[in-house]
Amino acid sequence: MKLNRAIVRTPSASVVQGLRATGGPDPFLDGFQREHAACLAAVEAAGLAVTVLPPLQEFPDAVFVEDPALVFPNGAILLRPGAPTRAAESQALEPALRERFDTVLALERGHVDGGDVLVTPERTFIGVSARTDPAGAEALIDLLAVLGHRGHIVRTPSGVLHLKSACSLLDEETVLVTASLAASGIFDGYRLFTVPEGEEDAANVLRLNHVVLASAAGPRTLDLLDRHGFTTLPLQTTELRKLDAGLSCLSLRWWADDHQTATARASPAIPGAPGQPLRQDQQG
Ligand code: CIR
Repeated sequence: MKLNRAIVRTPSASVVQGLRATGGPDPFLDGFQREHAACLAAVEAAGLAVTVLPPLQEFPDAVFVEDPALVFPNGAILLRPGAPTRAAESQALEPALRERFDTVLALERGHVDGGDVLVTPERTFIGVSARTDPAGAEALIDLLAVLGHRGHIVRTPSGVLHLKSACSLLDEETVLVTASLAASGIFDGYRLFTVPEGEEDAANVLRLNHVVLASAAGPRTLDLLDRHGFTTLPLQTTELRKLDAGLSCLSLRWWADDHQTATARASPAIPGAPGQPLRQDQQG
């Protein structure tokens, strides 16, 4: 993916009270902060100029900025996150998006979490889940069409929070998937790499320009990616996982044509990437 901009949000101390589907212990704040900082450093090292938004104590999950919005080179879409405690996160993000995008559309009905949306060149998959409902998915299809994308509704597999908990786009035609998602047939026509059994959590990776950020907890998945020629960067995800989160959740990424910063001038031009590099309007 050719990307040069990102937005992240500093975790607030309240992140330890973040949502989790099946109970489990609170994450350690210092460990969470370290994992977040390492992810931010990796996004910057991949050549993206990163805006870091301030922490929001009143919204424990606001650090997961992927969920309240979608961003494209030609516009942003404010979503309606499905968890009541996260509903107002899109309003909190809106000013930052309006500063950066001429076109900011807003979902008017239903609910969609950005984690349920996988953008590929051919179509944008919207997973109906515990957070994303059919009404929201239908409404999102109309907004995506305004920005030139074709939405396609699928079902997020049971047992995972979001569609992208179980899959990630690696290049224009390749998706990293769990075995159950591969078997569902929704990605027929794509080249699929299936994560090894027992490493389902490692299916959430983040392709940024020449590098793929991937969980250090998935050594066989890292091997698989290495064998296929991807340059991987393993990152700790122990505390993130306690809140059902992965590496994609912590940022919004896009390509901005007017990017002028030294960071972008110094960024590598997708060298040695397997498959075809994605066009600049396409991202996972
Ligand atoms: C939540 O349950 O909403 C957060 N604790 C985790 C959100 C992870 N986001 C993502 O997968 N896109």
